[in-house]
Amino acid sequence: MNSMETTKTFWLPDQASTFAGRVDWAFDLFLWISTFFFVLVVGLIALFVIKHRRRRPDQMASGQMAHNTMLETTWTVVPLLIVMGLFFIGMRGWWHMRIAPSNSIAIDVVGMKWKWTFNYMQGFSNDTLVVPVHQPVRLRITSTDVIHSFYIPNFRTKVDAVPGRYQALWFEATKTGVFPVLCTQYCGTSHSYMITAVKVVERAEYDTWLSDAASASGGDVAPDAFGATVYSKRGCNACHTVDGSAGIGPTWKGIWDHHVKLADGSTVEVNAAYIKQSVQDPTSQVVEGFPPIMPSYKGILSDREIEAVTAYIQTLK
Ligand code: HEC
Ligand SMILES: [Cu+2]
Repeated sequence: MNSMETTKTFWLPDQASTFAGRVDWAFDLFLWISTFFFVLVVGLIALFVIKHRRRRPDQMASGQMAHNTMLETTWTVVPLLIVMGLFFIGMRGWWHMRIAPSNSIAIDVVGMKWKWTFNYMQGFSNDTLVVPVHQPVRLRITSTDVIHSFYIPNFRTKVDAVPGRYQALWFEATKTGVFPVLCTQYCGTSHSYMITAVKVVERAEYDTWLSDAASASGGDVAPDAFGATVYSKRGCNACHTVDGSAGIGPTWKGIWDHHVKLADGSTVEVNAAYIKQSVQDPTSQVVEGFPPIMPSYKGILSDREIEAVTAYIQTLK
């Protein structure tokens, strides 16, 4: 498949999934039917306004038709048949897009303020979605905080990410390349930065990437280096800086072994236990001067990831 070959339509970007052709076909059909009736109705209104205008001040309405059963039946039944046809096209497309083929590979997606995380079944996570071309992929999508919406314009597919609920979405990419992934549900300050990408690669490249990524997340990286990866890949960087500059949350620079003042007036020492509790139950110990807006990562960050973050924070003197 030639990834340079472009199948961009007037309205939407390059078609890159098996859905794209069908969706664009239905979109064009709806558009042209609507355009046809719009021109017809507006044209007739304009025509009749001119044709039946009152020509003399004393002219009375005469010969007006009060009722015509044949005409009224026609303009009720014909549009009804048309919209029923459109409904069935839409419904068939919806079913097709909601029910993943049984040979799909499964990847979990978590939306949170303000990033997407892709959890692979091989036990690691990534901040971009990497998938093989010509392979059905099923995503199981949820959110940890507010409603987000997962959208891949080139694939013509989208689903809401709802806290406390799993939504399914599948696709089969038809060409290799890097395509944008957006959040289309306004979800707060950095909503417009909640963008990532889906990278579609050949099967062999995918297999290599998968085994490399799985081993890189394993024991062969130093904990503090892995912690730095967690910091960016898990989106801690949306709120925490590591260089002492201001952020939505406290900077991590120089906090290790120091005491922080909490909103309730007490003081705690920043150690491994405190960091773990901050990650799993952030509102239990809120740092003074900051809003209690950090999402809980309980069940999201593994113990190994929390230990890695702890090791990383220790290096930020
Ligand atoms: C949406 C913004 C946001 C994100 C994302 C976020 N945090 Fe926080 N975090 C905060 C805020 C605000 C505070 C201070 C209030 C509090 O203690 O709950 C905080 C406090 C903390 C503290 C205590 C810091 C201190 O100085 O005492 C730790 C540790 C922490 N976060 C770790 C993390 C980790 C690890 C991640 C990523 C896995 C993360 N945070 C992601 C907003 C965020
Ligand atoms: Cu969002």
